[in-house]
Amino acid sequence: MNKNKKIILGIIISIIAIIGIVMVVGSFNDKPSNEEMADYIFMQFDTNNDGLLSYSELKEYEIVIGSDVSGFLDYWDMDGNNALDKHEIMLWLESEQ
Ligand SMILES: [Ca+2]
Ligand SMILES: [Ca+2]
Repeated sequence: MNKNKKIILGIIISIIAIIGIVMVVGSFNDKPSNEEMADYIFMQFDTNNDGLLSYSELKEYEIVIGSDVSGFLDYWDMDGNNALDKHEIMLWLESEQ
């Protein structure tokens, strides 16, 4: 697969994932808990399954986060390991409410 095709595939996967999040949120009568949301985010974006969202993984999530991925990462990376774990993502979700 050439590089351009990979990028396009990545964008399509991101869009499908975002639609999935919207559908999951919409399908709950009650709001999903932050933990459920965090699990879903990790399911979609933790592509290497290490339980951490790295800069490159967050970059795929740029549309939801806004444009400043590195600022977002710096702000929410509480333990300074340059990646966001589930606890840090849940803090972000809590702040969004
Ligand atoms: Ca990861
Ligand atoms: Ca961290």
